[in-house]
Amino acid sequence: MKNFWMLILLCIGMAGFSMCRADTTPPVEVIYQATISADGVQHVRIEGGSYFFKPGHVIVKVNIPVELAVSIEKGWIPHTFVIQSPAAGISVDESLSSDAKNIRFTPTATGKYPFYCRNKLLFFASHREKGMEGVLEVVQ
Ligand SMILES: [Cu+2]
Repeated sequence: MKNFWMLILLCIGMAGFSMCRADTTPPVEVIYQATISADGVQHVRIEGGSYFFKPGHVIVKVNIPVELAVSIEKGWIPHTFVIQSPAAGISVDESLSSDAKNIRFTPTATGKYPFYCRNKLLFFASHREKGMEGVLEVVQ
């Protein structure tokens, strides 16, 4: 009987431990609402890293040019920036570095389009699965 309770306590302890380890609070979603600059372009800065894009939710207006300046924090892990939403006139697939890369397009349809890093190392989870994804929301 004593062993039984020891086992219960051990299980509770282990469950608590593993729950603590999994309990990394999800990052607060950063939303960026683009504005139209004097040059008529919606300029948006996006920074990425292992494994995030910030802001993770970008809102732009339809039929107005967008210029994303996308960079990643310095490090050894290569990252990319991908949006494949041809229905909205957006097709982007760029390798990133710590120097911002300017990506221009004009969204032609409203909706929510995912952006992400397509990199993946061997059998590990893809960078997208690890959190390198966000949403480009195109509004009227
Ligand atoms: Cu990546």
